[in-house]
Amino acid sequence: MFSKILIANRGEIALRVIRAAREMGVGTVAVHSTADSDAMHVRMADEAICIGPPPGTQSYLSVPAIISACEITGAEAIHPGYGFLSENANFVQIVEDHGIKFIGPSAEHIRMMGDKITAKDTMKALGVPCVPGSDGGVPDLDAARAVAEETGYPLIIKATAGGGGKGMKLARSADELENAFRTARSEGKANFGNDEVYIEKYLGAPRHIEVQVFGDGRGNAVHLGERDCSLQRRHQKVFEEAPGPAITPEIRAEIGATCAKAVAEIGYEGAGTIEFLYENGEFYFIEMNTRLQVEHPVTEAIFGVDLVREQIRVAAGEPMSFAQEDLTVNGHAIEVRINAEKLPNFTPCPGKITQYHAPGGLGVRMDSALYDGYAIPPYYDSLIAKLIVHGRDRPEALARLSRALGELIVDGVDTTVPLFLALVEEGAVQTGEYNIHWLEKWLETNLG
Ligand code: MV4
Repeated sequence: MFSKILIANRGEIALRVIRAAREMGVGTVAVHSTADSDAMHVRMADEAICIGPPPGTQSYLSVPAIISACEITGAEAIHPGYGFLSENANFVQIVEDHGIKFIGPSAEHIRMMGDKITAKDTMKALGVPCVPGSDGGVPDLDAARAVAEETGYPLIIKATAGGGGKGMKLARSADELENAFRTARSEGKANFGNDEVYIEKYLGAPRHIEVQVFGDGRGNAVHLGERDCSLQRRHQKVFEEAPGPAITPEIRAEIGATCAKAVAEIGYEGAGTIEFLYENGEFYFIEMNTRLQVEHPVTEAIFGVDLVREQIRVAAGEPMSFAQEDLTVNGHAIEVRINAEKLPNFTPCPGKITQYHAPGGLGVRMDSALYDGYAIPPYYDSLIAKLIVHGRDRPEALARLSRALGELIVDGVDTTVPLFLALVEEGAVQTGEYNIHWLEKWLETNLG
């Protein structure tokens, strides 16, 4: 096992990693920008080192600064958290070239999944069900027309380097194809320096279902069921749950086995998430994320495992501490993302926290780097806390969510808490009958 690891991140996820490392007897190094000198992750780590000025590009995204921090402190491995450098294959290559272990998948696997066409080709070849559409990239408008003829409308044109909604264009009929094709291409070029695009049948009202997988890098892999993350606003998740309300144990076992087999076959290491659209009882692969995700705690709750501990174990060459047959679903968990944002427009709202009180009690987990008097800096994303509740079943989890939100106090800044207080009262949230468009429509009606 490592004696010391560096956490190349900030906020709640840095604390999350420090906590797992400490329970394993592994030392921790925090890195921070000058804006984060008073941040909780700096206080909680064994050591802390300043890596640059406030903007992320000059600190948490500065590869030389992070490598130097490793060399100076003697950290043997880097945990990237999520965001920042977590899915940067070039960074992983540089880390490994310096003899430092990256806690996560290989540069090759990150690169493979970062290119959405390669990801889809790979998954298709491994027997994972994909959205019908083009076979790989579509080089020109004539080729796009041929795919459209075959697939039918509506279609969606996606940039291969995109993801999270950027460089994605809908074509409802043949007269929209040319414009959608050109726009997707130019957005791909402008945002990612890559104008390659592919085409898929557009699914009208699916759920976003993602399967958690975990591999040891030596050909063994398991799945830890699914999360339903359909409640999103502008491609930002706000409410996530596990298990998915629409997924039965039989469906879970089948798609889970397919996903676990696929990642085992490629020798994948660490935590990964295979994203699907789910409509009329069918799964359609869209993307794979090669990092620990924000919403991983709902999976931890229902399976009773520590995913960060497992990440550190396999990175150190140890086996996973569970096999597939040890993994059974226990109850239901829900996470809400509490952002420092002002409704109705979700305007970022940094500032000083004048009073903070975290909820507690049975089945309540609050992952947050907040404390009384903390000043939320304006430079980073607005997530300030994740409230995760766990109950024996979905109604109990919802009641617990309502109860815990009532106990929570965050004063001094606006937050998304009022949104969640309203959402838990909604019929569609209570029955679980929602899809990827439900929240945007609800917001228009209720906050618009
Ligand atoms: C789609 C789709 C419908 N059909 N692909 C949006 C982000 C990116 N990860 C994939 N996305 C979508 N891809 C096909 N073939 C609809 C979306 C989509 C979406 C997906 C998941 C969660 C929320 C969404 C909101 C709008 C559109």
